Amino acid sequence: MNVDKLMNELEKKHPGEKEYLQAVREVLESIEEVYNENPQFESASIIERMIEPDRILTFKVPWADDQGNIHVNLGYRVQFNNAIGPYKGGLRFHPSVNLSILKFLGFEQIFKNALTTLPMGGGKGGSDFNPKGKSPSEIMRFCQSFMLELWKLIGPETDVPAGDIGVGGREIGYLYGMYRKLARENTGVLTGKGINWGGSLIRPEATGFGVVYFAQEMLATIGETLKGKTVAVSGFGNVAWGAVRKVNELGGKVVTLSGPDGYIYDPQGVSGKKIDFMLDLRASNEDIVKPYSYEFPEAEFHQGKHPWEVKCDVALPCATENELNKEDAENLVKNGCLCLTEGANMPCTPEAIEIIQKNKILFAPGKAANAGGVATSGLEMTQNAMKLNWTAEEVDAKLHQIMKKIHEACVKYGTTPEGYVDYVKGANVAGFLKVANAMLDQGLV
Ligand code: NDP
Ligand code: 2IT
Repeated sequence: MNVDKLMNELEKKHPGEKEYLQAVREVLESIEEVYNENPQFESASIIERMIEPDRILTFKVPWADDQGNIHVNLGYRVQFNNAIGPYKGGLRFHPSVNLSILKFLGFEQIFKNALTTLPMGGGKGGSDFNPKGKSPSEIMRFCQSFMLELWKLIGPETDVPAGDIGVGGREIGYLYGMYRKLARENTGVLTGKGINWGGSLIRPEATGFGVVYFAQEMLATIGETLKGKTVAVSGFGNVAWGAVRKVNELGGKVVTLSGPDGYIYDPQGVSGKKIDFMLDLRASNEDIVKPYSYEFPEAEFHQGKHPWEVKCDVALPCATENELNKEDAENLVKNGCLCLTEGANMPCTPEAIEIIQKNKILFAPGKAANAGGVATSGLEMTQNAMKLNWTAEEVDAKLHQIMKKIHEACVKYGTTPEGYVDYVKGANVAGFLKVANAMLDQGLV
């Protein structure tokens, strides 16, 4: 494999798709060695087949606002790879959504889903619709119009969407309602469903819980635990909320949260009712974190800044892609951070990762560390297929076990001769081998 040549060809076909090209390059660089040691991959052009999505579907989403004005958004579903199971991955509603972002997310999802040990392929979808400031009935009408097209493309054994940024339990409800009406069936076609209509306990908190279970395993490799550690978290959405809860449970102290407006620093720790307050902030539909500092005056708000300038032992970026840059990484190194575990998808820039790894700080990529969300989606699919519900304890125990297995896979494939665990390499190689071998077994399709 020649990484530069492959990347040049890919860039010619998909000019300017920077997030997608960034995600592919990272994977190619870390699997190059194992790929070249196994000539059967090259003979079957596995990588050329893996880096292009199976198909991309785009559709128009017309909807009317509360005043009767008509709007038209774009809807997408990227079905990337289904060699090991039905396409599986979230839907993102955010004005920044474009094909580059959905292709990067769908591509990462292939490896993430392979790591979960469950049979799920990779996909992603969404819309450039901005839920911010919309009324509940506008959100409902948008979701219904979106599903009017999407339902033709998905199914419980074909493609199973879920939530992501801007798509939580409420949106999954509206989407599911329209799907079951059109398809005339009640199935596990979406995950993240409400608990009374096919959902799984623990799914809302699963991504954040999984991130913290993974950080726990990472810290254990250097004889450390989360007890008494200072933790910086970014974002204040679904993933951040679960992570903050679990850090508290394990005796750590979360001192930051962030939004697109800046970050809050709470030296007393985000705990108890402050965690619930995060949910109120999200529900306000304004998507700013500043009001936390009005409600809890001990917290300071830092306009337009990233939380990574705060001294912390553990950093958990849980907001969005490329939110932690070179300067942020330098701050973390300077302040003695021990462990950086990605909760969001690709929140660290390549330059930031280089600095973190060069300084031998523990670093885990989102595709390993945040896989608990989709893993619990997989557990929801299993419960739907069996038509029964597991208890919260059962789901949590399975989630915990899966995160430990993913950690083991990263250590197995990522440990360097000096004994440092390169989790990026470990996750990419483990995920790649599973999917590549499945593709070899199944011939050229
Ligand atoms: P949410 O919509 O619940 O929360 C995302 C939060 O991050 C929002 O508050 C958003 O605000 C904020 N945000 C966006 N950009 C920035 C920024 N530049 N700085 C600070 N905050 C920002 O989404 P999730 O919690 O579900 O997703 C967060 C990340 O985790 C994403 O990368 C997602 O792909 C990933 N993920 C999600 C999983 C899930 O199960 N939901 C599973 C695995 C990964 P705003 O909307 O105003 O931009
Ligand atoms: O990025 C992700 O893994 C998700 N948004 C969750 C996907 C899922 O199908 O649960």
